[in-house]
Amino acid sequence: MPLLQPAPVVTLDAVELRVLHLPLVSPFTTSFGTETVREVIVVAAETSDGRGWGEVVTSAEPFYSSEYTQGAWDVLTRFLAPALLERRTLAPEEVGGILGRVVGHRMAKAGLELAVLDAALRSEGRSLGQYLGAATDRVPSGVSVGIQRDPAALVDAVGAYLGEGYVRIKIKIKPGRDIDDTAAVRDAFGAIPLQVDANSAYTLQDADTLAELDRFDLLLIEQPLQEDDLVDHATLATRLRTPVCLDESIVSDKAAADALALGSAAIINIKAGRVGGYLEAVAIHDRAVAAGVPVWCGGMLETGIGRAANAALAALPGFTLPGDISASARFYTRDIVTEPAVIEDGHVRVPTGPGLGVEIDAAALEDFTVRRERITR
Ligand code: OSB
Ligand code: MG
Repeated sequence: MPLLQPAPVVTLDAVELRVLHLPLVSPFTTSFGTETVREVIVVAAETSDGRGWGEVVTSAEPFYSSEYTQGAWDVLTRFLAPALLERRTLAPEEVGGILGRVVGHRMAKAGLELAVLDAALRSEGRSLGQYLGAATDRVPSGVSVGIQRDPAALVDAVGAYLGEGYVRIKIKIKPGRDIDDTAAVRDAFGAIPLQVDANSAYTLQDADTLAELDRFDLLLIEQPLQEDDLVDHATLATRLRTPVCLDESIVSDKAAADALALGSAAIINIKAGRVGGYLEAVAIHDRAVAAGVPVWCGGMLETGIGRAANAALAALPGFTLPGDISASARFYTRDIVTEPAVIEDGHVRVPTGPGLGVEIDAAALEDFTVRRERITR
């Protein structure tokens, strides 16, 4: 793997934080709940060389992860942003170390790190993709489809996404909405690339039900058990033919190492927010490549900021499975960047401009902002 060429040092003058509420085009239902509005924190790092942008991918409620927006806001405003401003002059690669004294809060840290990284890369005119080691200029686009009213409605939803060109379908499942939903999609569309995501809704007691999914030749089953169930996932894996992929459990490179050592995951979903940033995400990618384990890029209903960064990450060579890298329009009618990601021929382009390679739509940013705070030294 090529070593990352370090990004330049920046001088941080202020951190502006905003909570945004973006309406979703349709409700998004998982085993843990339904979202109709995406609540997200946008971070602007104000440096002597200009601004950089980041996104904190927490949800309003701590149902996917222990992190949630108001908690992230508190730790960002009181601890994380002040720690970076205290250092004042820093390289993006130093952000993780500076913030390391704060335990956890990885999504909050990831958003700050991305903002600093974007500012630094913009100042030297290098794209995030180049910096991370992108090997392609476009990435295959998969879509995550929420639980619908019934299997027939799911078939309609999946059919619409296939019509838009998505090359891989992921459906959300939960107890009682697993076998029949999966069967309906398989019956309707044949041998499409298909996978399921349980978001921790099962226990090892459900192994027989989960083994029924084997007959659908799924690419993988994502996170059937709890976040801290590494050993139970390893046990479950011995009872399924469907490969087990971990999402929630992989909170760091160390967790990835443990999961691989234990046989808990045959495939890893990498989300930069969940693991504390894009640099940690690259470390997990490199580890998985060395272990011969496929990875793919997950999503957290990102705005155009995180969507651009995810496309850059997903262009690394170990991302051999299509990610949850969908067009902005899959979630939003109006995004906060001037050129929202689109799907073309089943792919999303990796931005090539400096930093994230996207520009903020100042009017949209303003319109969606419900709370803001500018933190200085
Ligand atoms: O489990 O992958 C998940 C969205 C929010 C929280 C968790 C998950 C998801 C998704 C959507 O599946 C992925 C996307 O952004 O397209
Ligand atoms: Mg998932």
